[in-house]
Amino acid sequence: MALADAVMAHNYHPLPVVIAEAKDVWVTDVEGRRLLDCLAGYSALNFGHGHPALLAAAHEQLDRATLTSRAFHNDRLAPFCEALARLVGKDQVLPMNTGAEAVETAIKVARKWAYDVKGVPAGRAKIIVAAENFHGRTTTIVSFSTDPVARDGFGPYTPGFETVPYGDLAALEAAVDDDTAAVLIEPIQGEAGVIIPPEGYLPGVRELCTRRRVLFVADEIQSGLGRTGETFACAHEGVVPDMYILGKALGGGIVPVSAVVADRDVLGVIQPGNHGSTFGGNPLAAAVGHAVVRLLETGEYQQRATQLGSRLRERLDQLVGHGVVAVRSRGLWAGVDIDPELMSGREASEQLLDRGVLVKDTHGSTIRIAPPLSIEAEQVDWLVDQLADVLEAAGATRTQ
Ligand code: IF1
Repeated sequence: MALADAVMAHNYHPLPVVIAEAKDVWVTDVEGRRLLDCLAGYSALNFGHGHPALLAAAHEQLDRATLTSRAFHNDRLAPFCEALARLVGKDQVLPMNTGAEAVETAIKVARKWAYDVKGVPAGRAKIIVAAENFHGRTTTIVSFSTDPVARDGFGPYTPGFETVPYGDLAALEAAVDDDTAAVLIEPIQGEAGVIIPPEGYLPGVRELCTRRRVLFVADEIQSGLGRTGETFACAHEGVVPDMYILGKALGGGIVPVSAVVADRDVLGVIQPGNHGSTFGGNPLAAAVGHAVVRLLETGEYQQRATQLGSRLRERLDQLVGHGVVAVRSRGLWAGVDIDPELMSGREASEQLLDRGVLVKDTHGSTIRIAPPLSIEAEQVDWLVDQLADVLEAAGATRTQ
């Protein structure tokens, strides 16, 4: 490990575990230790490691054709886009690879829409974003990050963004002007600690965007595709944005697959040559993405996230006052604020690792729990038991 550390840029500070193999909710480290994966590749593994249907789709496609470029058609892309558009309830899909690329794509589409359709004067399009957002790591995206660690030292920054507090409709309303192209938000903020906006916020954003002719762009890269118990987190409040940005689980944890999904009156502003990617829409990605859409069409994973999510929540709530300060969750996605007097989120993650549970901290004393949606009830109970033991060992009073 020391050798590997010497040759790897130090852009991460991983927990001390070396994973060798993974199947469904379990990973096995190089020493043969089995650990319950409660990070699930930051929700890229919503269906678990090595889901048989996803692996089968990938294996089959590996033997057929993996990359064609978009200079030619391939026989996998259109069926995938058709299925994804149907799942989402929109007309068109623009396939990319990583989440950040899809966010960049949405920014370009929104700006072009503002100039071509809304009539914003050239060079003036504004996009409103939320404080504490996380949308990726490119130079433009970090330009509107409010996290100094992600942003500082990477300027000069891309102009054209205005930041408002998350969940504050009045502030958003005040920021919208005639040059505003879009509002770009996460329907639940992940990196910020699984922050769920106040009830009525998302419908309010929808109403404001419609009234002021502004695109509502929802980054559902982490919140989407079953995680919260609905296919999209926006659906919890019956909200349909103008553009969905998808990624992570769309690639089934096998290949990077992202997409922007919107109606023709929005995505139609993109013409040949305006945007693209060597890998976006490749047949391997399309085959895997299509298999992911098929899994989501059954509704099984959304249902599991709802049912097991309420069990997870019930069990976590019992720890409040016993080493846990607060719990926020939707579906199988929880942010747990550990009492900072007991330990940091990092220490909690390390001690959970020692007890066989993989989680990742965020912002000081918060840990997030987001297991594959294939997790079983007993495994949910077991993971919360491990957390209770960690907290008790650190001096928290025992529950019940
Ligand atoms: C890292 C967090 C998770 C995202 C949303 C776009 C992207 C992400 C809502 C970009 C990526 C990541 C990437 C990873 C850590 C991680 C993360 F803690 F930072 F917030 F998942 F919780 N929109 N999320 O969450 O997608 O380009 O990475 O495919 O270290 O950057 P990407």
